[in-house]
Amino acid sequence: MNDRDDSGVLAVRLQAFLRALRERYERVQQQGAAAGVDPATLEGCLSSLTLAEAAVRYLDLGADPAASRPLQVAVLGPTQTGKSTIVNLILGMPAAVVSPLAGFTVHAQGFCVDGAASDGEWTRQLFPGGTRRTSQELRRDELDAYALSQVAQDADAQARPPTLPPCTIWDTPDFDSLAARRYQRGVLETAALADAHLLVLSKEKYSDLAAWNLLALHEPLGRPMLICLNKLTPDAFEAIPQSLRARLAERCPTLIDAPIVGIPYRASGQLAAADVPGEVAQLRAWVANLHIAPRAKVSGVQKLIRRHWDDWTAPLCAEHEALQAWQALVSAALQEMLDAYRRDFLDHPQRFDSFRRATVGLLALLELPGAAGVIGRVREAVTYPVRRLLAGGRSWLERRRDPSAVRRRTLAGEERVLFDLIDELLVRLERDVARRCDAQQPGCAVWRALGCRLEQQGDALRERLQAAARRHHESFAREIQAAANRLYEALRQNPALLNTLRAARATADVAALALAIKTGGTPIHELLFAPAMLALSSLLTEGALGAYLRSVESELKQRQLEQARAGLFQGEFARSLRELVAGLEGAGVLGVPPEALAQAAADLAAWERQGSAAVEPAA
Ligand SMILES: Nc1nc2c(ncn2[C@@H]2O[C@H](COP(=O)(O)OP(=O)(O)OP(=O)(O)O)[C@@H](O)[C@H]2O)c(=O)[nH]1
Ligand SMILES: [Mg+2]
Repeated sequence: MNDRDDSGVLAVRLQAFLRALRERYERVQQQGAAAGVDPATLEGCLSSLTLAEAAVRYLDLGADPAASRPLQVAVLGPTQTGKSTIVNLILGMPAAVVSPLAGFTVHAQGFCVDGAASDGEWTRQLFPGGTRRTSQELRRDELDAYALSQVAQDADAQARPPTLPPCTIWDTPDFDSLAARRYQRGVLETAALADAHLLVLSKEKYSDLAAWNLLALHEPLGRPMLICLNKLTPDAFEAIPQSLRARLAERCPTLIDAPIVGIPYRASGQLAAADVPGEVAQLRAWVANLHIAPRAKVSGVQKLIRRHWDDWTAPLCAEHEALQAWQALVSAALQEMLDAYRRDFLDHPQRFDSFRRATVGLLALLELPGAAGVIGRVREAVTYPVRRLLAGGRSWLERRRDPSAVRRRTLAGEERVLFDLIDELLVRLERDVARRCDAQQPGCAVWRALGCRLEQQGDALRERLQAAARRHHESFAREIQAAANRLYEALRQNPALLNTLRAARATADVAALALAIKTGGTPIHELLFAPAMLALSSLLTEGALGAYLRSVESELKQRQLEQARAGLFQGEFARSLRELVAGLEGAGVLGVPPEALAQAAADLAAWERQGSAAVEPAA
């Protein structure tokens, strides 16, 4: 790939980025939810983005030079300054409709002069999404239409040099009247397409802010510019051009040498070429002598992009920072939650039940002799019916008040702790997000969208986290069973202790418990604190195998911590919370991924480094 192709690839990629960014800004504007970007800034970003995107597109870097378009001149200016009038003066015929109504011209209309084909290859890529019409077909309710027509220089114009070269003169809509925003795109597209700009100002409009904003917007492009000062009364003929020049020096220094053509006001009727032959000749001569340097054109587009880059991308960076802050918030909250899980469950002497659950598993393995004989005493051993009855009465009362509290009461220790921690986590995140929703803060759109999500999807999120907690709890049962197996193996190595267990008075109760578990009659966590269980646990830990058993217990605890950390906290919990920010674009967020921004910034830098050297041979 040579430099020219390279440059084309970079420009095409950059153009795609600018288009995507413009579309996102437009969507945010339509949603009226431009949080973090004030409306005026948003409006400015949209104008400069539209201009820059079109300017890159119209560079035609990959196009065949033989098929390049003829000279294009855009006549721009505020409403009623006389743009359409000036177009007609240059063409030497009433091609554009002139009207005293403000905002009269609403479509871009190109007039192709002699030999500047209006049906060439280059016309195909004009105004994407816009419909081409003839001048007569243009309707005010179809604002994305444009017209391109062929005109012949009249005999009079040909007789009076300078004649125009093959070129297209574009009459454009205004950018400052009430409805201008609706057809602004046509103005910017034409300005980007044009090789040279003819700015029409008038005595009344030469110092309007809108006119100077337009000048400032187009200045970096560096296109040759002529300023036509129309409707100058005799008293203003000297003073206004001077004042204009002084302002140019102050506000747009690169335009200080732009030619200024003053056109006298004719009190009676419309202005005709015959009224101002000298001025018309100046305008034509300017068009005829235009020399367009492709190299300067490319560097102008690069300057335009560079001038606005930070303004365009600052809201994106603020969003990325907000998203990073959210990830940091999630990480910190989950770390605290994990600490609380250790404190409230793993290191909690009453609540940590995994080892006791392992010993229950052990009982099932032991299948102590004589167990069958004591099945009948199971219920007394654990006083099960009485407690069940009491619990039943209590839960009936509670169910009427808070069903979730009842559900929670039936949870095992670990689940109960996790469920409480999930509630605390969600409350904390909601509070932290709400604190950052301040409309003045950059990136607040992200926080607002997140706040809405947490509010709308809070219940579903809670259920998802609870389901994950439950899965973790259930999957750890396998580890508990493995620990039971290890305990059993250890006991088999120690027949004396096994006999002690069998001889103990607790044995009958324990065996009954084991059977109760095996037959599924009693929830396991109800048994863990039964006196028989405690007796068994203490027998085991006091015996000769005490040290070994304690090591099994601490290993079990360590495994449970690791599984919770990796599978639950850093796994499913983190994933669910991070997914919460996916697809936020629909809620006032621009949503350009950081990688796309980094790629575009790199493309711009590479394109600038390459400069426009590769364009020169094709000129
Ligand atoms: N009397 C007089 N009228 C002028 C002169 N120049 C322009 N006009 C009038 O000013 C009005 C506006 O002229 P246009 O050429 O339509 O102005 P425009 O800038 O195209 O206006 P929009 O299309 O609305 O943006 C028309 O009524 C013209 O006849 C002049 O020198 N003398
Ligand atoms: Mg007009």
